Amino acid sequence: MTTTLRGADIVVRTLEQAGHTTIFTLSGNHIMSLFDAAIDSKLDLLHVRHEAASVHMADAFGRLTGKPGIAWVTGGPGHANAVAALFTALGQESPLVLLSGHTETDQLGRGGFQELRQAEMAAPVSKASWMAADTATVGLELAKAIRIATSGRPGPVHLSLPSDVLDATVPEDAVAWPTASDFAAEPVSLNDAAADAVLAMIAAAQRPLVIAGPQLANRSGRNLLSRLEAALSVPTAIMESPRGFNDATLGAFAEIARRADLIVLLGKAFDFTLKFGGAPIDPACRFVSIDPEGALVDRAAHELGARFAFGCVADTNPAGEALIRRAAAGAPGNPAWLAEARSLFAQRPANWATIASNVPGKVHPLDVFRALKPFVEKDPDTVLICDGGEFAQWGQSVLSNDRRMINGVAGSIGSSLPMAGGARAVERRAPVFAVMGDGTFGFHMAEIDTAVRCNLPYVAIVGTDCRWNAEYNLQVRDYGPNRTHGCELLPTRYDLVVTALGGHGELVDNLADLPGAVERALASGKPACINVMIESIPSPVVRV
Ligand SMILES: Cc1ncc(C[n+]2csc(CCOP(=O)(O)OP(=O)(O)O)c2C)c(N)n1
Ligand SMILES: [Mg+2]
Repeated sequence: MTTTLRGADIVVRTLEQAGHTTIFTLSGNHIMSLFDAAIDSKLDLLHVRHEAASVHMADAFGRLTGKPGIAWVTGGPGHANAVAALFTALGQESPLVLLSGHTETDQLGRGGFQELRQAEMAAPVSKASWMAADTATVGLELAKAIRIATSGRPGPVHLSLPSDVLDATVPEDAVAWPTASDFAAEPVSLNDAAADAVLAMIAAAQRPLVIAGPQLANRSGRNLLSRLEAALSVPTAIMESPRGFNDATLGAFAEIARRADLIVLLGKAFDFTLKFGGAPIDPACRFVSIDPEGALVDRAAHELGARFAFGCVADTNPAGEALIRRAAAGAPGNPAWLAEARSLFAQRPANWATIASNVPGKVHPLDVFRALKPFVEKDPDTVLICDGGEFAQWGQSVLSNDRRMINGVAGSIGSSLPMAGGARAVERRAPVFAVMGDGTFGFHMAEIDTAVRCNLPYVAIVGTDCRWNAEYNLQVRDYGPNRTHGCELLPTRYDLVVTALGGHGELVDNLADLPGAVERALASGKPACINVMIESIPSPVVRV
């Protein structure tokens, strides 16, 4: 007798075959067959309290492993909730696959249960978005989604799975199973002639600069960039913040950009973060664009006109490797300029040495992160997540870590609690820290419950200044100190919320108590929140 398989069984087996065994999910009518099919499988279902959290967890998984994180949500409202989180993953070039249940195909256009044009809804926030229509080929469609998520510029992909496609059965021998090549992205390399042309332009420049995009903001990407910097003698930077040249991570980056006479964009989109080529960049500075997407090379060429020196399509990692390989005969850069740029990246305001908490019952944000620094730096596998407005920017300027994740170019706050859980699903041993403002903590508070249930311990450091400070500062700047509106928050005991949900919570209102609180939070082995009462201070901008 021929065995028959449901579409749901095919999806589960396909994920097993590709080694995608961690699934971030929230149940619902349209995907119950997937939950049933997963019972006797290798899949581990981590279920969350809001669909956006499943996508943020998959995002963290993708950024840390380079393999797409997988999220399953139900159709209609579940899908709608999940879609918002795709924006962050798209901006951060993070590979993930969102599988959403969907109204039965024979109910389409007839007012089916939770019917929604899901593929259209997810399209602007994903690399590709479509609906599977056939049970026998659903595994192939899934393999294609995984392939697209990791090819070229990585990013999120959405595939809707109608419940009748998942429920229908087909004989096992009629299933079109994907093979390894169906999952595998084919990297586009940089050819030797193009690599040599870029190296020649670097050699002809006085102060060249390589800028990479968020794709390289992971451990292997940072490693590639530091090898590139050494091989070329050219300063390199990753731009992954909407604050652009004001990103506190990069010190006096605006000054480096002002002095540069050639900027090589290595998989970095030419966009608002670069001020579209305007100040602080020198009007005479020329550009090279090496990008996985021809449309982005064309955009840079169009925007820059005569300042555009060279462009070509290549994937970021192989392009970086090609430049290193072709530079083997001799670094084309300028070592004196490299040293100058390095010291500008490392620059921090001189008055920091004298900043100290002096408001009773409140800690200065700088002191919070100076105290946290030894904990973050102790173990090289530590994961650090920075999220929110002003407070986390202080963290970004003080803490350095090659496994750091920020909410990124999308500038969307609120993802850090689910991201910390997703990071813990990958990194089972080393500490996971998430630093965020008090407003930001509220977005996904209920995910503490997920972390407790799924045994995903991490330490959240919340800077409570009782306001949406980033927006408060904009109002003061643009409308005046008497025109602030709608930015006040309460001194809520977020630590007690976490305790109530089964985690570890501590309130800190004195710098001296902070190290002990971090020690206890780490030792608790639970999801923990250290609620630090902070002075409400704008984030630092480093200028020469
Ligand atoms: C999803 C989303 N909503 C709103 C904003 C606008 N926004 C940016 S920072 C910020 C304030 C964050 O407040 P908090 O987390 O308390 O950090 P603080 O600035 O106070 O340190 C807001 C509302 C945003 N960037 N993303
Ligand atoms: Mg705040």
